[in-house]
Amino acid sequence: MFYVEIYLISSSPKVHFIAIFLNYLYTLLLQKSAMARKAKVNRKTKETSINVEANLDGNGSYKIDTKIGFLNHMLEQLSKHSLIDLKIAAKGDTHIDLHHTTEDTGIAIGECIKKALRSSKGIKRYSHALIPMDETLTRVTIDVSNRPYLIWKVKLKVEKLGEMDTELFKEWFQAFSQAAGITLHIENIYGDNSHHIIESCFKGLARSLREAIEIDKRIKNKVPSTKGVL
Ligand SMILES: [Mn+2]
Repeated sequence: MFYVEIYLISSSPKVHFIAIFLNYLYTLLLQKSAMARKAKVNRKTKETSINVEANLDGNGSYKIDTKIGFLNHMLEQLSKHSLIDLKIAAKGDTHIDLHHTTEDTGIAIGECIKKALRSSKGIKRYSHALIPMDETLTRVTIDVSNRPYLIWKVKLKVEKLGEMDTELFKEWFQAFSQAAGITLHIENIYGDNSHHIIESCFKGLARSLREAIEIDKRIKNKVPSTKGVL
């Protein structure tokens, strides 16, 4: 993939050996950075401007500013529990309502994760999570398959969470699953508190994503599909 030459001017065999070794190290380093599962997406429309950076092999550190408090809180959960490092800066036409910013943030994060996955070689692909939060229990099942599909069986009793209309959450998950190419089934099994219900959906996505995109050492260089491509 890469070839690098470092020249050291000397006729000594020792120096020659050091040069070969340095070339080897530098080439290895370049290859590693080219294979890193990281990506950036800048998405700009007349309605929103969103920058996302993701590192799939991170440790769950984040810097998130969407100008929507509750959405920030949810996206922080996503990063924290998926171990995907996320940097998100979003500005949108929130003077109209929060619809465009919510939806486009889902698209941009989905695109960024898809881009960082590259060929999806070696990933575990399937996973699920059962997330309790006090009285609430939610199940999230995913297939990181390049087959976008959302099943959303979540009913919320209140119309607003923070300044967000609760109907926006389905929009976010729909946008995310479409852009990321992920089959995503979310079902709230039971629960009363709407904050808990939505937060358990984001945590469930995070936990199942964490496992599904993990590299399975036994199939490191193989795409997990009999088609040979995802
Ligand atoms: Mn909370």
